[in-house]
Amino acid sequence: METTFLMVKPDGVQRDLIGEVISRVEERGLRIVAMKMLHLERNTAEEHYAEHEGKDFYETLLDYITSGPVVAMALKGNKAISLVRDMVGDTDPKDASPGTIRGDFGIDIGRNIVHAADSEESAERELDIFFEGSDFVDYRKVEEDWIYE
Ligand code: IDP
Ligand code: MG
Repeated sequence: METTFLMVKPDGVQRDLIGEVISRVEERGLRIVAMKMLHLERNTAEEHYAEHEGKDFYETLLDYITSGPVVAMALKGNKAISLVRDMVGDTDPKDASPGTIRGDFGIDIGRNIVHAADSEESAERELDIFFEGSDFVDYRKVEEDWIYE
């Protein structure tokens, strides 16, 4: 079992895709264990995207991610980190496969609807930026009983 971090970015919220993203997460069988809407402060955005500091798109990326509310989620499930990355699709929506969130709803790399953690390390780091311990709700869904002991 892994816990990963998924976020509907400002363009996803503006385009009314919060429900679509949540539906896909639920339909895939992932368990939402924490969720919140927030408007990112500049310093939180810098921390979240620290690995991109110095790149030519960094400032544009910070402007974009702080331009409006986002919806952050912690998702639990079997191999959740790579599974959610696969559901999200390639970074540039024009290259993302149909059936992925970016491949179904996007066309511009600067407006690619969602963010997902790309490794165990980044999942842990990103969850820590967005959530505290008391934000997590521990429960099980009925169908999980036969998947997870
Ligand atoms: P990821 O979101 O698929 O993990 P990263 O390479 O980590 O992709 O980049 C973070 C975000 O920065 C992307 O989702 C995208 O919004 C933006 N980004 C990445 N590369 C470019 C670029 O070349 N131009 C504009 N924006 C970019
Ligand atoms: Mg990334």
